[in-house]
Amino acid sequence: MSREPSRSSEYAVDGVAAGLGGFGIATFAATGLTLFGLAGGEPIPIVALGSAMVDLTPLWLKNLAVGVFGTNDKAALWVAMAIVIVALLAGIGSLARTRHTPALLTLGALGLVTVGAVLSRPGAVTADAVPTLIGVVCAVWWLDSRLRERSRTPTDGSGPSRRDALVLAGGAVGLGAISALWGRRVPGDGPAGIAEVTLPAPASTVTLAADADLGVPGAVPWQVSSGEFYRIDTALIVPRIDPASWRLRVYGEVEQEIELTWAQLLAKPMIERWVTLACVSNEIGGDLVGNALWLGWPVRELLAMARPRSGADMVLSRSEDGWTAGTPLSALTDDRNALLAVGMNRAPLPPQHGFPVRLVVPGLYGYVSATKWVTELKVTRFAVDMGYWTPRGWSALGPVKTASRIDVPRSGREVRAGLVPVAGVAWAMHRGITAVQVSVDGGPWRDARLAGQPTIDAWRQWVYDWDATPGSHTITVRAQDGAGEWQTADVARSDPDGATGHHTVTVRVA
Ligand SMILES: Nc1nc2c(c(=O)[nH]1)N[C@H]1C(S)=C(S)[C@@H](COP(=O)(O)O)O[C@H]1N2
Ligand SMILES: [Mo]
Repeated sequence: MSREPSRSSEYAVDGVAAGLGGFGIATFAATGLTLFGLAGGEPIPIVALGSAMVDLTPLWLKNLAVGVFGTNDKAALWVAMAIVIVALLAGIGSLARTRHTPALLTLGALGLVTVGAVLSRPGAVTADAVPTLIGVVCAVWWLDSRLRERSRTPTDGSGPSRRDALVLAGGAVGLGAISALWGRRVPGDGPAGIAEVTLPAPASTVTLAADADLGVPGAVPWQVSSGEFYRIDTALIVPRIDPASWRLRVYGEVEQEIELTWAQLLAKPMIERWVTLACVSNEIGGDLVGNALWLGWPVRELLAMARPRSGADMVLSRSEDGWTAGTPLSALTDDRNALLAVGMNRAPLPPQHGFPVRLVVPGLYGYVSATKWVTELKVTRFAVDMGYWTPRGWSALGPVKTASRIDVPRSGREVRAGLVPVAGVAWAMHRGITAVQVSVDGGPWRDARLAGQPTIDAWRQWVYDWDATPGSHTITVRAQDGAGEWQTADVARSDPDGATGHHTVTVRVA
């Protein structure tokens, strides 16, 4: 009995198997490269491709992705990439059925694009390209030999089996995945050294201000735990830095270049500060904002040692993975206590929040100040350098705009008639909040009651006791900052320098 002739799907599977197999082999080789200390940037091709995609994503697409997927935007990128890659490889395989050489050339070309992505990574060295090149050669060679085999055997189905292809590709991918995970393995599950870190006691501590939290059920707590804290960054793989090999280099327009080690940093007098971080991408009413207790050494003192030259007006901070932020030099040297932070909520920084060291600057959006995994401070000028997001459509300067948010009742919820606490937070970091007002159904603004404000660098809770009557109601909030400015009602999108407008919720009262 003759079996089915080779159908186009068999060719598509060959294409996918060749490509995925190539990725697997390259990943295995890349792990070797890293373990032997020969890698400079990111030699794992799939990670390099993803990171290159992140860097190339236009502003509108980034906003769309964050809008739709929120902080799951990274998972969404992985899934989208997997779909596109498999579809491309299947297409190449199908093409190979009739056009052998063009298919191989297309596969090779895709491989070269991947090599390009690897070489585009910050810190990349020529050696980083080698694993991917090996993967590309293997993929092209294997697809070519499959095609030859198929053309030698009659089309009665006795040709090479789909199973063999999948087993081979699966094996290569498994090898790559296991080696990559093993390559990142560390005892405990933080980066090397995180378990051994004991933070120094602060030279000055803050009180855990009890009156800052009104404790309204359902409202976001004044102090956000590190596990609940929003996470935003371009890193597809959280950088793992061994504090023993961490260095902070201060250079550029300075009289004295400095290289600071972890031990030297920990020996400095540390201070504790409440600081609320906010993301410029946060929409009105959004949750990309959080308040934590940070421990660190004022950057001001480090910069004083380096002695910036006159004319310098910006510090370009760079992270281990090449991301940069451009911060006004004045915000790092004035009395606001911008920190080189090592602790978050009385523990070492979690890996996702910048272990071992990050910047925390009160009053500025994260994208121009809060560099995680920081390794370099370049003293420079706005006329000369730009942070990561500036050429991508975001403003060079990012002072936080005054904002307020209603946490309870949530929009769309039903509540009982009677006294209903309407509560939330308001923030205008480093200016402070002096008043919050609530308007029901467009009526007059009424003062909300404010929680304590232990520092103007953190958000402030508020509550308004609303006498809710049956029906549908809209509730709007606005805040006034320490300079006496009321938050604007003008609606603006988050790019280029932060959203504005009042947060409104609609609730049904039964
Ligand atoms: N290395 C690095 N640091 C970074 C970023 C980044 O992409 N890479 N994103 C910044 C942005 S846009 C914000 S809002 C804050 C968020 O800090 P968090 O993730 O600890 O909340 O980190 C900042 N620091
Ligand atoms: Mo951000």
